[in-house]
Amino acid sequence: MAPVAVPSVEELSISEPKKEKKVEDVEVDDEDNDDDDEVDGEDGPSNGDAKKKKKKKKSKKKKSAPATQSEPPRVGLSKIFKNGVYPVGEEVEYPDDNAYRTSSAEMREKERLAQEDPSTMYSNIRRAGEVHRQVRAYARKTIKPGMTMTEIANLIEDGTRALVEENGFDSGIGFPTGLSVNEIAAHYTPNPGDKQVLQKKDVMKVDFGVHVNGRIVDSAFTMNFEPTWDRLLDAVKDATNAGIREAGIDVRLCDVGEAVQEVMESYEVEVDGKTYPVKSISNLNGHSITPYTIHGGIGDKPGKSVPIVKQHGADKDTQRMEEGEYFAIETFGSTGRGRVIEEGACSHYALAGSAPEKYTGHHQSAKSLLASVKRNFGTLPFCRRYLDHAGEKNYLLALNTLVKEGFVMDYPPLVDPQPGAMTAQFEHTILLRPTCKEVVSRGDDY
Ligand code: HZT
Ligand code: MN
Ligand code: MN
Repeated sequence: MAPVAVPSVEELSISEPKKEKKVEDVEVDDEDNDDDDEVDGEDGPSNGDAKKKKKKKKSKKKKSAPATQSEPPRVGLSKIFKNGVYPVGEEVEYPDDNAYRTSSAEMREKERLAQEDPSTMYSNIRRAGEVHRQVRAYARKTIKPGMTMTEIANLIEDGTRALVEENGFDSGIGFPTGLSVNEIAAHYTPNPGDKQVLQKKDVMKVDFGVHVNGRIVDSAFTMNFEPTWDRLLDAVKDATNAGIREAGIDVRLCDVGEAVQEVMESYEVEVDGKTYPVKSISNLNGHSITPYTIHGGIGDKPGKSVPIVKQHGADKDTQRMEEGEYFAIETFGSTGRGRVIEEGACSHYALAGSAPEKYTGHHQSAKSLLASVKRNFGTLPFCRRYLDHAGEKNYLLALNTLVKEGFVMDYPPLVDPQPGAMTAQFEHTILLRPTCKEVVSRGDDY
């Protein structure tokens, strides 16, 4: 297969980036540059002899860095963005920008600046965002009914590991690859030995995460292979974009929920002559994200939830988005009940934020598994396949013990229990910069 062109910054950034340096040319015309010129990764398909000669000749002449991604994607982004500048996401102006962007906001930003240089933070999250776009571009054109869920998960995870140049806690997978189908809205990934095959009639939520120095990009899309559910996907994509539009500094979280629901529930889906209203799944929501923490909590302090239905009472009325925070804006639509329950075999887990520092239980196998979880994943969510990948064996009893004892949280599949219910999801990660909101995971696909 031929290498594909990497989308230009212009293509990826909907609004023209103003202050940020742009990637004008990733080619390095340096005769002394002896870097590996191979575009195809180790696992990539081998080229014919003629093709190889042609490429060799070309690279000898130019001695340029690879500017293109391979298929399957295996070229680490540092080989493509040689100067370390990654594409800026979609930059969206705040609605009433100058009205309440006060000097005190600048002070808060200065304060935050002392903790982490924003340019470093933006660079990390943009690199993760670019990995997400490139991996999903390959996923979207390659995933087909007939593939096993395990093959699909490996396709996405192998691509992510290569492009993000996985390296301990510095960069890697952000959380298990969600591949939930049909009535399952979220948190299904195949467990080891899973033989499930993707069907043509399936509606699959592909939800994966990439992190660079703990900055997680959390983004998801839905795939269908028959036109039946096109309108459901339209509804949810439109609703997610409404949530992104509504989001901003000092915006009440409840107002985001209301905006999402209004758009979501303006849609209907007709299936076999029967009309179904699309409902926002009322007990699912978006969330803040903090370093290495997908749900935005710090210690026992919970993160912020971004509702997708109108909320009344509680603190949803008073809680607001704040400058410098970043959020996963995700919405879920359903043709069923519009609420999910936890059901089915669990695949997703994470170290409990509230767990005591030291293992206080009485099971030796649980104690050693907990040490492995901390060493391999820290606070990042993991799945059983990742425990296998880390070399763990026969861990199931110990894992269940850690869940029972409260050291590890389980995140079972989330299912709309109404018979025949169909669900869809779209999700983006947004950054509330002082001057604009940046949709770091935006691409030309969604
Ligand atoms: C939990 C476990 C994981 C966070 C949302 C989500 C996938 O539903 C506060 C609000 C991965 C992610 C999460 F393994 N969840 N986004 N993408 N799942 S959540 C949540 O548990 S916590 C929503
Ligand atoms: Mn997600
Ligand atoms: Mn999320």
